[in-house]
Amino acid sequence: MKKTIFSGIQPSGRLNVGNYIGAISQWVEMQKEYDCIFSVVDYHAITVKQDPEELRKRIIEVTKIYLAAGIDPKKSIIFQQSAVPAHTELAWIFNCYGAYIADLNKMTQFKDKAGKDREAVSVGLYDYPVLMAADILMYDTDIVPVGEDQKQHVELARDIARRFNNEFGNIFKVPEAVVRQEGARIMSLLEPTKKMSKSDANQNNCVGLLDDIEIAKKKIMRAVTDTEANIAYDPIKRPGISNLLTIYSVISNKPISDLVKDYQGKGYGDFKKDLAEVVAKFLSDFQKKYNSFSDQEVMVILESGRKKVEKMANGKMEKVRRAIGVR
Ligand code: ATP
Ligand code: LTN
Repeated sequence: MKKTIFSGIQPSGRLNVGNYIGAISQWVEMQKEYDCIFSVVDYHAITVKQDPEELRKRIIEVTKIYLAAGIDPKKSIIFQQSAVPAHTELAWIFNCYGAYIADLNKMTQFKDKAGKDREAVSVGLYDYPVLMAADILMYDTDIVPVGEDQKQHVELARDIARRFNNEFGNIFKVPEAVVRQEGARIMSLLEPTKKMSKSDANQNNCVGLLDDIEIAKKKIMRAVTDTEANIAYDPIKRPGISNLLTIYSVISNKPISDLVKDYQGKGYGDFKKDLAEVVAKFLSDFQKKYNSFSDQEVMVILESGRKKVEKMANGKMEKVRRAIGVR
């Protein structure tokens, strides 16, 4: 039996190279070996305010990004989360069986996103990891490929699966998170001690996958490094240059140690100019593929994905409903 992979991205902003490197690039590799399901998790996106027109556009945009990155709808399932209501139903059941307030109070993403005024954010933002657990556990997922920041949420999904199984018998598979060794946490360009994030108010911190190529090059040239002169990898002491080395390495498929050797005796100027070119080439190829998909094609792919997962989700939900006694 092939292993099952599940992952998703929220259509909550413009996707950047952090999302590509941390998540999507892993998915593309995995679909060669595994049964993969990738979702556009729109009900996660609405945990913070979204403009309805924007959201509609972003759902299509994220799907095209999956396709442009190389997710093949003939091999893998791509679907929109809100099109399968079983996800929110299962999240509700986990709210009652499996997820505790004490778990959610520990979630660092919630603490970061809610900021100081925790009482004023939506209940949805707080409950977000429970919906994520429902996404993952619905399909007997073995592996969840994500960036570093999502590991804690996958841990919670594991706990929920174990607790539910203890109470009701063996209904859910206990999944595992997989993060890349390098690139699990791409950092912001101007503040390399924080994560590159698509909802960052300052988009100069991110290289967007759909950025204008010249603008993307400028962002790389302006990225913060440090006052040392040489090119070296040390994420703790030298986060700026180390982050750029990671981006360079993943996009060009060259080990960091080779890059460091290549740039012996050269300075940041040369390094950044070359990286800007590597990024420009990557983006221009990527965007060419992105633009080759029509909205119509995307709708057909999402609908075909919905049909495939709906069957699986309905089967799982019947077991769950019986187990808890509502059927
Ligand atoms: P937001 O800021 O809106 O929360 P985000 O950029 O953090 O968005 P998500 O939709 O939360 O993006 O994440 C999508 C996937 O990309 C997840 O697997 C996440 O771990 C990964 N990811 C996000 N940012 C990075 C990053 N800087 N480095 C590596 N992986 C990342
Ligand atoms: N919370 C995730 C997105 C997400 C997800 C999932 C990832 C929602 N459901 C299931 C993996 C598996 C994030 O990246 N912000």
